Amino acid sequence: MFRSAILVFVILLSSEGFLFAQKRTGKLYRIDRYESVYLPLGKISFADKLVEFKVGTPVPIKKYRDSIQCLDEPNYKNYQTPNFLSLGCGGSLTVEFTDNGFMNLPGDDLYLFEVGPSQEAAKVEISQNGTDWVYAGKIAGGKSSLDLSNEGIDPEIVFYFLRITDLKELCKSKSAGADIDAIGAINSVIKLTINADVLFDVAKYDLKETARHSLDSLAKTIQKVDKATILIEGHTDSDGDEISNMELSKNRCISVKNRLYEIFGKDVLYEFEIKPYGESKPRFPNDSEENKQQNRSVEITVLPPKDYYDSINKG
Ligand SMILES: [Ca+2]
Ligand SMILES: [Ca+2]
Repeated sequence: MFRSAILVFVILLSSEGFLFAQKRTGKLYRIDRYESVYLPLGKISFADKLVEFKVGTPVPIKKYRDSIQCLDEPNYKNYQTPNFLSLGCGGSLTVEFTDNGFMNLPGDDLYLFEVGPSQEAAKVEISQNGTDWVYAGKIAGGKSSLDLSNEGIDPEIVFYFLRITDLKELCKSKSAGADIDAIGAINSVIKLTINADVLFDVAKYDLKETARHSLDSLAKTIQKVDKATILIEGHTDSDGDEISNMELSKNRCISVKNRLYEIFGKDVLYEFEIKPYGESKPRFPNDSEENKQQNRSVEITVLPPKDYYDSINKG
């Protein structure tokens, strides 16, 4: 009797631990027997969509050429089970991130889950739009993470595309070319831009009645992640004077923050940060009504939480 009571207690404790872990989005992914990599925004951080796969020559055997195996969370078991994609010698792979983007923020930014007996060198490029590409680094010899700072990548840009090209170092094995199980963004973000006209009347900062609806649906997207820093940035056009535009964008940021607080409730694990820019950072020149409208915006960026960055600073 006594013994079974203890057993029940232990089960309760561990299931509670499980639930607790479920409440945090951040997740550790195993790399090999000894190492893991932590992705602070968890499951959403992986490449979602295949854009193009150009198999290299010699081609890998058929079972290693199922191109969608490089998407979503890593699931490598062993080399016999083909849940990864072999690029083939010189092959290349382009993927898109659809429910997240990635940025050059502190620490490593990307992690390529390359598997199999030999680690083959590959070149990585990134893009905002899938058309214009910049070099982002190389994975080789057991190094699978990339810090975009090493290539001087602008820390304000959100990227959505990644291309990986095998560098033809090892072309003889059955799975010639780099073997990719998953492509993860360590510095994963969700960026949402709303036209300020949807939320506010001209020169006002209290939310329009219809704005609530738009913010409700944005909130649902944010809630895919349950622990994060939520950065709210406000921009105006250049009509009116600079000081009042700054004041306006600050008050608008606060209105958005307050509304999100209201939707989420007090117990959430989000930390809010506000950055009003007024007219100081226009996306387009303020020379037409259309451009001005585009410049009036509120940007919400869901970022990895501060304690993640504290932990990497401590090393
Ligand atoms: Ca994703
Ligand atoms: Ca970085």
